[in-house]
Amino acid sequence: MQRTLAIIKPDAIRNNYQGKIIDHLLDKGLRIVAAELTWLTTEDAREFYAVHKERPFYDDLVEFMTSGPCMPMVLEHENAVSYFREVIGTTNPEEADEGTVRKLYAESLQNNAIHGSDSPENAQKEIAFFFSARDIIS
Ligand code: IDP
Ligand code: MG
Repeated sequence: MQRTLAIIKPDAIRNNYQGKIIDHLLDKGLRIVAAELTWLTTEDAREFYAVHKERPFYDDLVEFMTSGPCMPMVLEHENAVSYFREVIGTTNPEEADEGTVRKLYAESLQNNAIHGSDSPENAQKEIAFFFSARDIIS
């Protein structure tokens, strides 16, 4: 079993989609092994998305991610990282497959409802960003 980091983003919380999204993830067979409700500081958001700091959308992304509460979660599944990326759909919800989380619940390219780690290495780093070993059930 592999683990990946998900974040239900502030747009989805504002739209009260968190319950529907969690249901969707459980229906897809993902196991939630850690979860929290938090409100990122600017410093946190800048660090979490540091890989994008040279991109033109970085400042807006940080502002969006700090615009309200979000829900980081650790999800477990076979090949969780790539499987979860399939479940959430492409970054741009307009291009996402029918039935994916972003197709169903995203507002826009930026406000795209959910985050998913893009590699097993980044999943480990991102999980450690939010959770310690004692927060994650076995
Ligand atoms: P991902 O979330 O699908 O892995 P990334 O390229 O890692 O996509 O981008 C991180 C986040 O930055 C996206 O989920 C989205 O919220 C935002 N983003 C990505 N590209 C753009 C863009 O071109 N304009 C505005 N926001 C963007
Ligand atoms: Mg990414």
